[in-house]
Amino acid sequence: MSKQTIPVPDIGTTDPVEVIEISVKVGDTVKAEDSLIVLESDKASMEIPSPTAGKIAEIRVKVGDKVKQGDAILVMEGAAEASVAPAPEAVKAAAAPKTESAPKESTPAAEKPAESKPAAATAASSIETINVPDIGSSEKVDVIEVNVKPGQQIAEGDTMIVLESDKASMEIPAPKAGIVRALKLKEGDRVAIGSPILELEVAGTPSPAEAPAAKPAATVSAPTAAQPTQPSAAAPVVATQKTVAATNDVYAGPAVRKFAREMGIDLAKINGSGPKNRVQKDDIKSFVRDLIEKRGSTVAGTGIPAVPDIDFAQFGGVDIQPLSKLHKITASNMHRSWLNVPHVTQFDDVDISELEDFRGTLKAESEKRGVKISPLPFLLKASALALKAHPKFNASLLGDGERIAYKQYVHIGLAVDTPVGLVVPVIRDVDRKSIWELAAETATLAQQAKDRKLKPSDMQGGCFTISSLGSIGGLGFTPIINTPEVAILGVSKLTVKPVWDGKNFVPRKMLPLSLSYDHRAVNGADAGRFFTYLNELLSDIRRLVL
Ligand code: CAO
Repeated sequence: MSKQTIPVPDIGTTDPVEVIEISVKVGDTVKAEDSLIVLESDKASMEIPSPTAGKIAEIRVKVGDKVKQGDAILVMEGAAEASVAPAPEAVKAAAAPKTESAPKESTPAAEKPAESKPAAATAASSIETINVPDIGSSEKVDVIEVNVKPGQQIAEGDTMIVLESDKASMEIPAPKAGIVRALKLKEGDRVAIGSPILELEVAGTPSPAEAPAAKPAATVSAPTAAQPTQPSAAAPVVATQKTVAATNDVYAGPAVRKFAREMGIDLAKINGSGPKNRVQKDDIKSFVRDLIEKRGSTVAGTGIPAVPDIDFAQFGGVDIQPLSKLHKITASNMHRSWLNVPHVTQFDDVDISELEDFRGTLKAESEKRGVKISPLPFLLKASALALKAHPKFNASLLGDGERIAYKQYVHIGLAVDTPVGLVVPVIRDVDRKSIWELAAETATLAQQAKDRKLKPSDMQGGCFTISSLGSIGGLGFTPIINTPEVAILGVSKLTVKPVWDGKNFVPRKMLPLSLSYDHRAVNGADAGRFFTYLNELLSDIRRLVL
C-alpha cells in the first residue's frame, strides 16, 4: 500500500507557526479536505485540510511544535496520487491577507481597488464601502452570519461576515479598524466578489489612492485535487480571529463553526479547550454528549430531574425482573396523569350504617340470586346519580384546552387489582342499572379482569372511576385521576366510629372516601357540592331511588 508524506503547505509565511491542534489520530481514515492539524500564528489560526483521502499511518508533529512550509505533518497510507503539494494561489488567498502587514501575499483579485471604495471622506474620518474580497470563486455564496452591527467599533481583522458555499465556509475579516455605519447585506443574502458588505467610518483615513484593499480571510476549498488551478484541497482555511461582537466573541475556526451550525449548537455556550480557549470540534462533541446525558437524566425533556439509577447490588442481593406490559402501560398512564393534571383530593367519612343494615337484609336473596353484594354497587349507583346531578364531573377537557365535553351517558370504570396489574373495566349506563345488575356486572368484570379475558372495548368509554381498597384496608388515599376523566373516587375501609348524635356518641359505620379531581375542570366548591351530594345519597339510600 502506497504511503505518502503530507507536508505543511504554503501557509503564507516563512515564519514557523505553532501546531495547536491535531485533528486526527493514527488509524483514522480521512477524506480529502478533512482537517489534519490546526496551526496558529500570531495573526490567525489555520486548519490544514487533507489534500487527499487515506488512512493515517503516522503523525510526525505534536501540539506545541513549530512548523513551516514543507515540514512533514503525517504519513498517509493508501493516499490517492493526488496533488499533495499545495496550490500556492489558494494558500495565499487563504492565509495571507488577514492583515495589511502582508500585502505581498494578497491575491491579485484581492488587490483590486474596487474592493474598498472610499466615500465621503472628511479630514478626520471617511466612510468606506467594504466589499466582498476575492473568495476564490466567482460564484455567489450565502451570507450565513453577520457578525457586526451598525454603530459597532471593529478592529482590523475582526470577522464581519461568514460566507458559505457548498464547499467551505469563510470568515471575512475587516480590512481595517473603524465604526460600522451601515450594513449592506443580511443573513441569507447571496453575494459574490465585489458585493458591498458594509460602510465603515475610518478614522484619519489616507487618501483614496492609498486606501488598502480588503482582503479575504479564507478561500473556498476546491473539492478535488483534479482541479489544481482552483484553490486546492490542500489550501488551509484560515480560521477565525477573535471578533468583538459580544454574541460572536468566540474563538473557533470555520470548520468548527460550520460543525456547530450543523449540530444547532450556539458556540458561545461552549468552553473552548484549545489554546486561547479556542473551540475545537471535540468541544462541540462533548457539549452535545453532555446535553444528551442531561436530557436522559430529565423526564422526557421536561427538565424534571429523573430519579438516578442505582446499582442496588452494592447493598445486597437483588433479583431484577422485567415489568409486565400492563405494568408499564399503567405506569405510563399514571405518570401522564400525575404530570398533566393538577390534582386536588378531598376527603369525607360517610355514615353508611343504614346502607350496611340494608345490605345485611339482602343476604338470603343474594345467595338465591348467586350474586354477592358488597358496598360497591351502592357506590356505583350513588356516583352515577351524583355525576348526573353535577355534570362538571361527567366531563372531559378537550386537548385544545379551549373546550370541555359534557357526556350524556354515565359509564363508570372500576379499578380491579389482578395478578398482572391494574385494569379498569367500564360498566356502562350505571345510572340505568339496578343494584343487583351492578353487583352482577361488577363480579363478572372483576373475574374477567383476573382471568385476563377483558376486551379493549370493555375498558373504554369511562366517565369516572371508582378505586376501592375497602376490602384491603387503609384510612384513606389520594387516587390518581384516570385521564381524560376529571375525577376519581377512592374508597377505603369501613370502620365503626363513635359519632355524636347531639346527645350521645353512637357507634356508626363510617366509610372513608376520597375524591381526586382535576382542578382545571372542577373547582373546589363544585367538588364540595358533588361530594356532599354523594354523601347524602350513601347515608340515606332511599334517596337512590328518588
Ligand atoms: N370497607 C370494608 N369492607 C369492604 C369494603 C369497604 N369499603 N368494600 C368491600 N368490603 C368487603 C366486602 O363486603 C367483602 O366482604 P365479605 O366477603 O365479608 O362480604 C370483602 O370486603 C371483599 O370484597 P370484594 O373485594 O370481593 O368486593 P368489592 O366489590 O369490594 O371489590 C373489586 C371488587 C374488583 C374492586 C376488588 O376485588 C378489587 O380488585 N379491589 C382492588 C382495587 C384496587 O386495586 N384499587 C387500587 C387502584 S389504584 O392503585
